Amino acid sequence: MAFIRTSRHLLHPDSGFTLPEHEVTPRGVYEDRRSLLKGLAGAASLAATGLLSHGEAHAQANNPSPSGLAPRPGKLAALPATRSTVPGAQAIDKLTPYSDVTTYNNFYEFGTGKSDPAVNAHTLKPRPWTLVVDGEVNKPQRLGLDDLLKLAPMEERIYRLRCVEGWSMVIPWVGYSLANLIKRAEPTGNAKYVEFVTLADAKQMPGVRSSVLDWPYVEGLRLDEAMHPLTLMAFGLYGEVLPNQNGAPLRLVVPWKYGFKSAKSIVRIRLIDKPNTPSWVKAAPQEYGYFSNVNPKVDHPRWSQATERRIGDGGFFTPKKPTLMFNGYEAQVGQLYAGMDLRKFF
Ligand SMILES: Nc1nc2c(c(=O)[nH]1)N[C@H]1C(S)=C(S)[C@@H](COP(=O)(O)O)O[C@H]1N2
Ligand SMILES: [Mo]
Repeated sequence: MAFIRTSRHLLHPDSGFTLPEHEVTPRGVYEDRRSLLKGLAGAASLAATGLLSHGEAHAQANNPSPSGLAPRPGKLAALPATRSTVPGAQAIDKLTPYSDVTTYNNFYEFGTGKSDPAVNAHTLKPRPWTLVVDGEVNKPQRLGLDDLLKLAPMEERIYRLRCVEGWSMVIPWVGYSLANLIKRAEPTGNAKYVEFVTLADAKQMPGVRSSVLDWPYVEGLRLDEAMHPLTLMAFGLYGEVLPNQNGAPLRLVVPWKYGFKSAKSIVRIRLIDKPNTPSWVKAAPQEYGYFSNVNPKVDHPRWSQATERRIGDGGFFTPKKPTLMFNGYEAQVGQLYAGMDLRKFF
């Protein structure tokens, strides 16, 4: 089947010219697996049915996810965590199956098709990895992955992820608040914003040779947004280290903002005095704003943001869900924007 690969500033993904996700996502057996995956009993029954190897079932039984809702797939190294107590980090929605979370992705460094990252990201080398935290700080940091993994206790947090394209997922992430990392660098009085710079290495990332975006992919937050306890530095999902296609070895997750704010495979965090220009704002300033808080009342210039399609929830013909203000995190983050015209600050 012909698959027209294009960027979303040229074509809306629901326009019919791109493949709807139910056609690119392998389902069937995974859906059956998912329905059986109900904690430890699920792991045992999957082993009994032969859908999980004995080793996989064993891995799950030894490393159950803290929530008990997210049994380990047993594909990658375990990343033990405790259940987060941060308010808002325990979304009650049904989890999106691991198979969807890891095969329906946006990661343009590996191509613009939803299944491209899962197919291509095996060339990404998440180790060795160095993260630099610099700019307006008293103590610039240069940290290897092992130091980063030990920097604060790992928590499991269940967040909704709402892409600006009109689809959403519910993902059990593993990581800790970004604030831990920023505090270590001791921001100066001039630090007002934070820039996130991601890897752009054509040797590892074939999509970087295309001019669909201006590389590296960069994002930005106001310092108080970056310091909010919900803003997560994620190192894993479903109780394991991040699959490459989800932004290994570390990525940002800002659950009340559209998904593109959650930059993957970060190499540098720079504290700055003025806002930077994030990649999507640079690519299409008439369509994407700096804040990009999820807001069902402010439509994208080319489509409504009032509703969303929950991936893994029956596919293309299932009725859409209403999109929630700040993606459902208004109680936690609404006060960050007190007095701001939320239309103007899209
Ligand atoms: N470096 C980088 N980060 C990125 C992107 C990207 O193309 N490159 N896509 C963003 C978009 S649009 C979304 S919706 C989320 C998707 O994250 P997921 O594939 O883990 O669900 O990653 C965001 N982070
Ligand atoms: Mo997105």
